[in-house]
Amino acid sequence: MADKTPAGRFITLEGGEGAGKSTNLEYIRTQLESAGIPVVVTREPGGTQLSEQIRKLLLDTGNTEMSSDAELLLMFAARAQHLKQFILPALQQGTWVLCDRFTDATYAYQGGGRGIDNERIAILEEWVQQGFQPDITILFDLPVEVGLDRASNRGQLDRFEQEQQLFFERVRAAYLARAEQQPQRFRIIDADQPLDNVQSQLDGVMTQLLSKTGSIE
Ligand code: T5A
Repeated sequence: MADKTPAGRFITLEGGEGAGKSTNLEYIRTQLESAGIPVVVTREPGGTQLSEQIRKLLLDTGNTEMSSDAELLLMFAARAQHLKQFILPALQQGTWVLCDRFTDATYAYQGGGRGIDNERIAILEEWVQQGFQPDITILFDLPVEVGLDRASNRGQLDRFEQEQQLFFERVRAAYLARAEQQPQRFRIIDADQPLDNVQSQLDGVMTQLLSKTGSIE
């Protein structure tokens, strides 16, 4: 894995369904651009032409027979391509990368949700990322039923969104466990709040991040 320093910062947004990641990705992008920081936004699974094709396979409700292992391997196949073709080159040029989901989603969904051992996920993580990790991960946390309700208002549900509430409770618990294990990387946002309130929590996180990187005094 190529060295990403000195370079941009890699910021990931995580959370359950309908937590508000996509909505707030744009808000964070605007904040960074206002601070004069070059930034690109992307998502997982996806972010490159090949990875977006893999995304289609993963979200297709017709793929009812997909095994948990196939799902896990497809997530990392999409990620390997995304890292090599998009994320690392951008960071090496000094551009910040804002990514809607990354490997914490794999621990939450394939680990917590599907029940795959974390040790097996960690093997693939090391293979694909070779130690590379986000600089900061913003976890949008909210009760499962609130997120599902928000997501369902958007229309047709994808293959993951068709899972039952208990699946998403395990996803939420896995995210919170990871945040507890890695407090230096995670920032938890209470996403069960009006958007204004969510964004003022984000302002706090961004101010801290920008002052740490010397982008504001
Ligand atoms: N996946 C992904 C894995 O299983 N393993 C992996 O390794 C990875 C990377 C696709 C799926 O892939 C799975 C997880 C996912 O199921 P995705 O496209 O990111 O990932 O899918 P979703 O989580 O389904 O994305 P959503 O769009 O549902 O969630 P967001 O982005 O968190 O929510 P957002 O911003 O679209 O908001 C949802 C709705 O709520 C409103 C918005 O306007 C919108 O209508 N909203 C609010 N309403 C009230 N108050 C607020 N504070 C609100 N914030 C947003």
